[in-house]
Amino acid sequence: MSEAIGLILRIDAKVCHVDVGGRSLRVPLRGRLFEERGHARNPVAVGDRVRLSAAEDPEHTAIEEVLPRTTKLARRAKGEEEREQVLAANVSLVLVVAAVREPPLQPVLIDRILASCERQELRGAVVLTKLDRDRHGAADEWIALYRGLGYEVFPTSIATGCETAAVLERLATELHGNVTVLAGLSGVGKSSLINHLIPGLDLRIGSMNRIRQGKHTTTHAQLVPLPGGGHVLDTPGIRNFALFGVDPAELSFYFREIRDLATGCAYRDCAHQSEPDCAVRRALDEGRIHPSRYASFVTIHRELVEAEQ
Ligand SMILES: Nc1nc2c(ncn2[C@@H]2O[C@H](COP(=O)(O)OP(=O)(O)OP(=O)(O)O)[C@@H](O)[C@H]2O)c(=O)[nH]1
Ligand SMILES: [Mg+2]
Ligand SMILES: [Zn+2]
Repeated sequence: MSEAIGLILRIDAKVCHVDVGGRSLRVPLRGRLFEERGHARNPVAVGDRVRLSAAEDPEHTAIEEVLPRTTKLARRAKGEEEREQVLAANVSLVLVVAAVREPPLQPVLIDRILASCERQELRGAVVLTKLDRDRHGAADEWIALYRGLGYEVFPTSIATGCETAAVLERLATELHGNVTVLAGLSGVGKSSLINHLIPGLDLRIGSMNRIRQGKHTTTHAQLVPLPGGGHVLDTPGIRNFALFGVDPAELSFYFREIRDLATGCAYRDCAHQSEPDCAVRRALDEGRIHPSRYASFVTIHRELVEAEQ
């Protein structure tokens, strides 16, 4: 029986799609790996490299081992407080995708994913979509905020006649040089953007009417090997992204501006909320911290304290 190393492209209810040297195999989710459930909700994730037994025989092939991950994008599993759900393994770039309008931009979701990237030492960047729908310069404020924090921001539109050609070209170059995961609310245009950047891919695109009814278009995370290099992982829309396994006291470190200011607080364990002589609160009052970032920090902090109890 021959062994082989494969790359997990997609996981369905009972089978995994695994790339083995350019061939796509369907491997059942069974065996030892799926009996021992540790703190992970699912033992394999899209992007994992796995050791397969009997790779030449589709009837008997099985995942024997998940090779160590270099990186992971993970959140707390929904409804299972003590478990982690890995959304993507071994990625080198996380694109946090948000639309300027429709669906309304949710800064806290952006901040949750960016904080998670900081924690994993993963490169996170922001893609702002639907620039053609921008009103009253709202996009400029978000662009300035995240660039000010040192994040790369890619402001895009793929609407005919309004394409942001230079930015789209830069994004295409990034996709070919990385294993990239796109994450964000349903309807922000993740699949549309990938289709635009990679001609011939033809991922399914949703109508805004369906999206308003809460229907996701992309239903499975899918890793796509790109002709010309790189892999891209399109994901279903996410509404919630709770940090997993983070101590509330750690959170300051994952907000770049708060990390830098926190050394000036009177108390070492300052939570930057009601403590006296807090450098972070002072910066907020003086307009040196954006109110939406502070609001995100407080929301996530509260959630982590609750999770601890
Ligand atoms: N005006 C405008 N509409 C866009 C743009 N990009 C995408 N859309 C529209 O946004 C809608 C949703 O696009 P999708 O690509 O399906 O969104 P998604 O993020 O993949 O959604 P899920 O798969 O449900 O997570 C579609 O109707 C697109 O035509 C853009 O740059 N401008
Ligand atoms: Mg999609
Ligand atoms: Zn403080």
